[in-house]
Amino acid sequence: MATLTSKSTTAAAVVDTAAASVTAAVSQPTTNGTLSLKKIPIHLQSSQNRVLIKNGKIVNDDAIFKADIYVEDGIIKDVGPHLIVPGGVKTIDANGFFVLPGGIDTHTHMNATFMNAKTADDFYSGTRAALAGGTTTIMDFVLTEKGQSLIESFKKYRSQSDGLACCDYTFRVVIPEFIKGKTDSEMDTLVREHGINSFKLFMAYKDVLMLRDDDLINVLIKCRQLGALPVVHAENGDIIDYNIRKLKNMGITGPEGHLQSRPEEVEAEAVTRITTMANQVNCPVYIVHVNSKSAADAIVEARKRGCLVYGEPIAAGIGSDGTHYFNKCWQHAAGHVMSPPLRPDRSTSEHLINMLASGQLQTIGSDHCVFKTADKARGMKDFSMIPNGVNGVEERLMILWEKAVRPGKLDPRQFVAITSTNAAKIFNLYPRKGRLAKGSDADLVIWGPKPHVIRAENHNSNGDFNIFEGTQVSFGPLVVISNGRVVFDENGLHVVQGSGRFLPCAPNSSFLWHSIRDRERTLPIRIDRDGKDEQQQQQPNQQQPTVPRTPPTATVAAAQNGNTPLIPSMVPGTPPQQFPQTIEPPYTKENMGTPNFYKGTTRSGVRNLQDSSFNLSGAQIDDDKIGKTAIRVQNPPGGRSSGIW
Ligand code: URQ
Ligand code: ZN
Ligand code: ZN
Repeated sequence: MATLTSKSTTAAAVVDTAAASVTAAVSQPTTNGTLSLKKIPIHLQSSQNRVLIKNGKIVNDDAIFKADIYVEDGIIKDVGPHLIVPGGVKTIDANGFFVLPGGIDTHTHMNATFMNAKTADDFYSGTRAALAGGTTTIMDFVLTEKGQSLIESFKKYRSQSDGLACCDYTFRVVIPEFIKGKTDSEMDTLVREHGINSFKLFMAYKDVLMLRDDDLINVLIKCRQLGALPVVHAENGDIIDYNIRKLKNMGITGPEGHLQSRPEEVEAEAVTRITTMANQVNCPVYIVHVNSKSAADAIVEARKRGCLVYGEPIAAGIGSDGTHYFNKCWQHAAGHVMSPPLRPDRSTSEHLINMLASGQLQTIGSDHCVFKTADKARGMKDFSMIPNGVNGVEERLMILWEKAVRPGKLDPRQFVAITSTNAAKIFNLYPRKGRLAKGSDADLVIWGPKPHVIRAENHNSNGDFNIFEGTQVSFGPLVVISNGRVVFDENGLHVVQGSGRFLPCAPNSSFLWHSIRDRERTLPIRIDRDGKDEQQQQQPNQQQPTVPRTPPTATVAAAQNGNTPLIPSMVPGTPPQQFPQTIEPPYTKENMGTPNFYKGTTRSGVRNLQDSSFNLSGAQIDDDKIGKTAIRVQNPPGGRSSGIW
């Protein structure tokens, strides 16, 4: 087996002298815009900042190829065979090993307070554990409480992460309530001024974080306007509340009650409901911690309906399961309590992996939300008081590799897509993150054989329990480079507190919003029955030659934004203001925006898939064009082809 060699200086030597070295500063923008100085050992600046990784098997989501990578000042300067680089560069020979883009964990909770307990990991220990597992970017949540300002909560979280995090990070802001004029304007400000491009919505945790359908719709509408992605905790909070009371009345107070209060269908129902609402509002939606086969199947059904929905299983659902809730040891069972619960159906992991392989699910997070056993014990007499959350930020890549790549269910390209690239694309950080290419941030993982057993006593999280305890894994990170600096190697972790940067994310990721904007141009049908449009006079039981598409008086977008003036037919006698009664030929897309001779779109503005692009009436949309050999069908039946693109 090839061994990892590093010529110019060994990482160990670098670090040992760290203690003795003078320091230098790294400037970093803080929430109030001032720069905070951070201490970086001087010698870590020179040789560390120029690294050559030779002979590695480079893996991107679309290719695997042998090449060298040259990194300087935190950026990948070049990728190619036999690179010639300046002298005095730290060289790592990765011959025989994979070189992957640093992992992006789409779901963590560092330094969070939840269910009256504080997470054991803050942004220092949590990001340190992430780096030890090959994750170089985390996407955390601002857990806003009712009555709090979204912006103030965001600033509070920034003040708890800036200066502590050891790897780069972004935030989604939780919306615990919708107050018209306040919530929507704060969302606006967060997107335009604070680099937030996604918001978290809860359908569970009744009376704490749960939003009702009308508020969910209001937030979805605002997200679509802003080009911000709603990420959703999908469980039916009302049913859970009922089940909790029912089970406790039956004397069930142990962690097994947690599982039984949140059955799979309670998760799947919420997935179907939110994907339907999002589709009706014409907004993409991202389902976090997809923890059951039923919820995953509900996502596939929604995609078949043409919904733009993305799904995120988590490491716990791939590497563990819900049989642990029945464990006689209370601590062991409570240690697995999270929501949605892990499922006792042991085929769930394989089901989720197959959905990742087929592209029906796109990312994997950890939902790392660790509580000390002592805090879990708050629910000793009442399972509904057990702080929900498990670990996974350090184990995420190793668990997916062990459960999916080793058995050949995923290949390394897919592994990279699921653990890094897709998240970068969805949250608009691509190709700065999620790709090994010239100009991308130098976040890399040299990945290879590293057989070991996961144990809480060896993990880097501050948690005292590990749900993957005793799991044998065969591969792992050998060297981790974050922003061009070796932060993990054979000598362990060499992180620098505060070297992680907040990553502002722009809205309207082109990977998500193109088709949404196209759909916004799809006009609903209004039948002009007050005879203004003679041309369209309908002969009784005559097969409709064409469907008159007299555009409504307001644009779809405006309509979807809820500020729709009433459609004239609803106000007898008022002539339509803006639009001509009928649209004169030629019926061009520009003129009509949509072809005018098919059965029209579904209520959510999606093309009626039964329609072919020609009909028996003889008139063809492109009659004015030269005859075409083939007809291109948009949105093929059963939704877009699998995989992210
Ligand atoms: O729901 C979440 O994502 C947070 C509150 C973490 N806890 C959990 O059980 N998933
Ligand atoms: Zn959640
Ligand atoms: Zn979470």
